[in-house]
Amino acid sequence: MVEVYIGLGSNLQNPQQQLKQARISLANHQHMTECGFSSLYASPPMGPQDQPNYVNAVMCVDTDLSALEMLRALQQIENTQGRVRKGERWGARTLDLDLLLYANQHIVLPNLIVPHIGLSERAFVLYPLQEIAPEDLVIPGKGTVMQLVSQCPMNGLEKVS
Ligand code: ROI
Repeated sequence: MVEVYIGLGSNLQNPQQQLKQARISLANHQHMTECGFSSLYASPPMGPQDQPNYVNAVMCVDTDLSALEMLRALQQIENTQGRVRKGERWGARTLDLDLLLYANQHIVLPNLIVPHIGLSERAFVLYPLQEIAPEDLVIPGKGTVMQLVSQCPMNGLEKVS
């Protein structure tokens, strides 16, 4: 079994509900066991500004899936929840599930990079991650979550009540 952290994000079609549904799908997956779920956070979009604010969260699961199997499982849940991949980079989406961390592994494949690109600079990933991660959790090649959070401005990030 390995411990995996997943970033959840949505800015379309009731984002809070999208994240809650994704959590249920992940927790009920045959090969995953939930071991943590952060608060929900709202934040202005990073990237193109002509899109709604995002709701983000981070979830921890134990799994016996390989990293690539995990990626496929996440994509399947995104698709189930109506994700449509348009040509536009960094556009609005009903559900984004990112494989942030796969144990302490550093993975570089054509379609998967772990730790997730941007993880170490993005407030909407680091703050929820810090809520559920052990204090000494290391992002391979980057430092501890605590160190990274202390260097990361909140950039308008707010906990959703
Ligand atoms: N911006 C925020 N605030 N939250 C996200 O989850 C998010 N996801 C993205 C881009 C478009 C980069 N911007 C985001 O994919």
